[in-house]
Amino acid sequence: MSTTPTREDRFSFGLWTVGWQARDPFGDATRPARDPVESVHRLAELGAYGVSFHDDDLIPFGSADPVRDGHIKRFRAALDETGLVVPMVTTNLFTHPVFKDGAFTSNDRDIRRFALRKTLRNLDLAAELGASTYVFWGGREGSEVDAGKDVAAALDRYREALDLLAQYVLDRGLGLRFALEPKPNEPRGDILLPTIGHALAFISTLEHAEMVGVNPEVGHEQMSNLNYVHGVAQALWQGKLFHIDLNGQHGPKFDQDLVFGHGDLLGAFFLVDLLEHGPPSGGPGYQGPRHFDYKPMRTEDSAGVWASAAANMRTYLLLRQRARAFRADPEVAEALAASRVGELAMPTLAPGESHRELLADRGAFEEFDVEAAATRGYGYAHLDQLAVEHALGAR
Ligand code: GLT
Ligand code: MN
Ligand code: MN
Repeated sequence: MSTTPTREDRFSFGLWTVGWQARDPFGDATRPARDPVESVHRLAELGAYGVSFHDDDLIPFGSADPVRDGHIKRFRAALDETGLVVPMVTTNLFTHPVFKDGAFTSNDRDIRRFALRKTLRNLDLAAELGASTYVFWGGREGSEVDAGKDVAAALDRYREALDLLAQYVLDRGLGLRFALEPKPNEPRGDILLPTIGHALAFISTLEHAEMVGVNPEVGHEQMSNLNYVHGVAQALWQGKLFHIDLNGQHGPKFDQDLVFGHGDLLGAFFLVDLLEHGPPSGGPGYQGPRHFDYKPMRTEDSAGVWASAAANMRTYLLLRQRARAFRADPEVAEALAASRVGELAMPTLAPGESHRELLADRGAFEEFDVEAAATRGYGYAHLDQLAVEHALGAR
């Protein structure tokens, strides 16, 4: 099994990742601006198959139409030369000061209308470039001050925006699906739709809920101290894992955007296992692009940028190898059986059984040996050790 990335592995990167100049709240850029055309060529050489972007990553904010067309033309030519595809596109609704109080949920109605227009224009471009997913990361949709934001009204406006944009996609036949990306905080003190769970609940209220899913990012859930693998498993279970942002994070602190696996490594192992193989009880894994949303560290020069891009893909492939070995190991199969992991896939009720039959079943209650059941161990420590040993390559 190769650890050299190929197009079939479907690795993609945001232009804003390798293009990040490493400006942070405390310091200036440590790297020069990078031409998107160069990024396309380098990513293709490294074995990626796709590239994603915000409108402003490709076309500087406020460019006149002929300038805009020129940027798109150069980018298209680079795609044609390299064979790289554009699986996902998104809108920058957070950098320009006009969005300082949000875009779709800014208190200022004119800004909300401007945000809609900016997005509509970019939806057309996404479709022209063949994208199938459009991501919404509402980094500025939120507040620092509870008195300043009517959350119920903000959610009404968020829904209004997504309903309108979905209708546009349908009316124009653009063939895009939407993926909402949760994040708990940063840049806002508190961001709306902070976790996968909040996003899934919100999506169920949308007019075209069937065309909206999630784009969960590893580090964003971990910033909230949540189990990312569980969140992704639920998104898959609900048929809502439309896209994914892979990266690394060391627990609850600022958004680190490290290389994939360079944080919670065991979590990354179980994540790759889930994406590649689906849940142990069956059901599909994840079929979409393996998209890296990381930031090459501020300490890195240009060579370090490309080394870190390659590291994302190699780490994923190594974990894929390890996850396959874990699944194929007969000792793991035995341990899973001993832990009765498979038994959870068996419905609790017999076919056709209702509360009447359950109440009549004395073995389920009156004659149930509670003490014996309470005493039995589940053998999880052994099972987890097998996973650790596979992750370490010791088996
Ligand atoms: C921004 C953010 C990411 C989002 C991107 C999409 S932009 O860098 O930190 O998590 O995925 O808007
Ligand atoms: Mn992030
Ligand atoms: Mn992201």
